Amino acid sequence: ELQAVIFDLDGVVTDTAEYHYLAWKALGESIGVPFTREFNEELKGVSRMDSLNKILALGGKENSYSDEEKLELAKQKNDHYVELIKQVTPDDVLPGIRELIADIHAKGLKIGLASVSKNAFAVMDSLQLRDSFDTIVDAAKIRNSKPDPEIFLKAAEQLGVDPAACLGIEDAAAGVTSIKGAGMFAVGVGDSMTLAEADIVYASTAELSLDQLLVQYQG
Ligand code: B16
Ligand code: MG
Repeated sequence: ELQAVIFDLDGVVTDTAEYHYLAWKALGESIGVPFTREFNEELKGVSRMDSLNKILALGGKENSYSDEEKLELAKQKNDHYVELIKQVTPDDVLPGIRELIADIHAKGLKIGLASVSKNAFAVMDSLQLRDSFDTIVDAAKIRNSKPDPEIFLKAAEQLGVDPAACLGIEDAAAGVTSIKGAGMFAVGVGDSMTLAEADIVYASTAELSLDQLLVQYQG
């Protein structure tokens, strides 16, 4: 029986995935690495430093910067991202998500957040959603970012629930891999080819309904 639903943040609860994209694109272009939306898919759910390393590898620049310079580049991206998320308000919760959260509470299920973003608490505050979640994993305490299952396992542990009794919702391929690795039921939001590993994929958050998810989970 399903006991908990664990959400990804960027791209599921709100569209900050777009702000990550804009900030990485600007950084990539400032160091001469052409940046596409297609490549950006590979960064979703991936930690800040791992993302930077992927961008440097894309441009054949993995040996062009010292560790100190890399930290500075990552800081530049984050400063830009932090500037962009100042615009986030409670109106920016994606369609269907508030209703889904309310239905999860009404059914007496637990609700968690598994975001590898170190800005997750700030974004949740801006959305005024922090109190709606039973637990939020602190990304600073996670050793391995998605696709590693660590963050979803941590969320289940903090909720005191067996991972097999959890359903995870993700917009990123790395995130779906993380959910499946944790032994949970995976719901993808986005492109069904990109998220092929998920147990079920919906095109948008507006299509998510707890009743349907329960039917799928019980399969
Ligand atoms: P930060 P999620 C992830 O959040 C984003 O998808 C990814 O694009 C970002 O690089 C990562 O957080 C780290 O974010 O730089 O703010 O610590 O999808 O796990 O909610
Ligand atoms: Mg995401």
